[in-house]
Amino acid sequence: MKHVILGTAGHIDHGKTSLVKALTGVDTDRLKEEKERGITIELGFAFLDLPSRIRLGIIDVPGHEKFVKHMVAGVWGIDLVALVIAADEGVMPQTREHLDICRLLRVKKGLVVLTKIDLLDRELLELIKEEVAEIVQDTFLKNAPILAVSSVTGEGIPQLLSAIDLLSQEIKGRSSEGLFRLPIDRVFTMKGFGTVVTGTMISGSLSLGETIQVLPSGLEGKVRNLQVYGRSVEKAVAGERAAVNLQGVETSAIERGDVLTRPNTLSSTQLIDAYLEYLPDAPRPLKHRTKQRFHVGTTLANASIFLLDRESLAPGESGFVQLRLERPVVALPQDRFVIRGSSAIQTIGGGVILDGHPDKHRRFSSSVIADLSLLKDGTSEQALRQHIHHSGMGGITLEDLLNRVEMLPNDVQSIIRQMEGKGDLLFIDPEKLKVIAKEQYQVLRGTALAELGEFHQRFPMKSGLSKEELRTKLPPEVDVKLFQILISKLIQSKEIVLEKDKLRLSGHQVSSVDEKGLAKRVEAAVLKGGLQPPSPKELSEEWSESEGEVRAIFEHLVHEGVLVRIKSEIYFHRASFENLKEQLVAYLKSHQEITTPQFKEMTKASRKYAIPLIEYFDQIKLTLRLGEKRVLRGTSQNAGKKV
Ligand SMILES: Nc1nc2c(ncn2[C@@H]2O[C@H](COP(=O)(O)OP(=O)(O)OP(=O)(O)O)[C@@H](O)[C@H]2O)c(=O)[nH]1
Ligand SMILES: [Mg+2]
Repeated sequence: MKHVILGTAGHIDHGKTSLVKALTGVDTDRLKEEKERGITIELGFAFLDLPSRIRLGIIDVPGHEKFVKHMVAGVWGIDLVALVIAADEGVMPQTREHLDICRLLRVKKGLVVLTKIDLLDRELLELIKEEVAEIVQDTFLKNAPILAVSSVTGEGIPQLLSAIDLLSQEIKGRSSEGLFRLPIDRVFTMKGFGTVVTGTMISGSLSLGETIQVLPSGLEGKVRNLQVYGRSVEKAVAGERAAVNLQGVETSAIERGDVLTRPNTLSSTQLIDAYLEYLPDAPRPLKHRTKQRFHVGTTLANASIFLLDRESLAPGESGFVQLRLERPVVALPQDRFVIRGSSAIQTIGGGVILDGHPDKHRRFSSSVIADLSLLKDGTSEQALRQHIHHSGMGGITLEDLLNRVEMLPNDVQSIIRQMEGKGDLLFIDPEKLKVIAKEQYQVLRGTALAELGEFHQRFPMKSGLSKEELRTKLPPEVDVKLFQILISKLIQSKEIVLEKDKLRLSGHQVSSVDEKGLAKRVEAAVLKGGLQPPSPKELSEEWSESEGEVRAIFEHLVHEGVLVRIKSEIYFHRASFENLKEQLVAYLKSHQEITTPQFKEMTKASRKYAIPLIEYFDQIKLTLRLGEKRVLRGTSQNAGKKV
């Protein structure tokens, strides 16, 4: 059976709830407060089967200006709207605002229902119709049917039903292949069952027993019971209204506006790129960075609006914006949204999400605007390619891509494979379907080769770098799998060589500067110097060797672990250093503390060496300086001691 969802819209008291009752027999105003005040506050739900065997879900919305946020949640994702106007009152402020909202949300089709015609002179009906024609011109309701009814006498209700039936037949059914998403519009506890949430199945399908995830909290639970229009089902699909009984998530942990999804599919966001249409009757130009209310799905968040392509947005203009939200929401490309003012609360604009997981952008950047223009006007395949090309040196997973393009998983996969076939991308992780664009891979390859080259230059006598050392020099987003692919490709292409666990550029030759046996001579000289060793400069002068050459030998010996560099120009032989270290530790164990003069005495060296040495022991966290004294670090007797 095909499912279509119709929402009501219109000014307060114009007869929306009465109309739903006349159509379905259900009074959707169930709250005590609603009964007492005679107005709708929360969303109401009913359904009926149309003559052409289409099941029509109905969402009744409140007309009160204070509850427009509920109205937006109710009509987000509907197929059809019934714009209700009381014939005895005509067009009123929320008639226009609700119409604006439906237009901004791109509700596809609808009709206008003039209610309360039992209260009206028939000649006046023509006047109202003229008024209606005026407000719907230039909107999706331009050629929509206008029906006149009385929910009290029942007049016009059969004609309205046929009109709804006809329109419903024109609505295309939704594919249930996409990622499952259900924006929650009600949460309650049902005795004996526990947590129940309801909402419209925007996309995908959901089956009994499945594990679900609530976003943005990330809580997981199981589908214990599943109902579609009051009947238990095994599976609910896109376009239906579902009530989901959840096991493992408390009612108090969920609120309207949360989204039900499958684990590891969708992710929430606080940064969104969008194209914003600013309504012509907005009260004043929109300035950069103003904070407004942002509605998407059944949720609402405060958003700072960054204008990317202009200084300010005049009423009636449109532009590219980046929204920075105060709380996370689920927003996918091509989702529609509404912006309402934060001080004077009225609908001031809305538009389309272009990217729910963008980087922070610079304003007035022509490349940013070009990219966003493609996301706005290009095909979803072009958008997909753009996201892959911009994925960075870490690559991008199928899951991330599905959050960033409006495409079915299968279509994304087949394009990825096509791109691989053409050599436009590489698979990093076939399991997670993680890919990297060819040009990003080239950047990574260049970075790795440059790092190796730089290493050879610094340590001409070292054979190369270990794999792990090289990896730490690459951006952190490069994962192990990508790194392994990179290394084996570079080895295969003979650009690098792996020899005894070390990687080197294939052109690199271990430097032969040590033909003169300098390393041995340096080591001997430094060892002989004890705790007052010669510097590279001193040795080079004494031996009449080039200073650069001698310094390279020192660095080489540090790398080999033979020498220890305390600070620039002061290198000790490891043996002398370790010896002193042992002496110091023993001294501190028996005396608890040591002063600088005592330490100097221990080293028998001048201040030039003693001071850097004791500071080095502080630096390597062997000792802790407490005023003029040092103690051993980390021993229990010093823990908590005040400086
Ligand atoms: N005579 C007459 N009265 C009607 C008709 N439809 C609704 N009413 C009355 O108008 C009042 C408001 O009707 P509702 O259906 O609650 O209006 P609503 O649009 O749902 O109001 P909100 O949800 O608060 O925006 C009620 O007293 C209804 O009895 C009608 O066709 N004829
Ligand atoms: Mg109502």
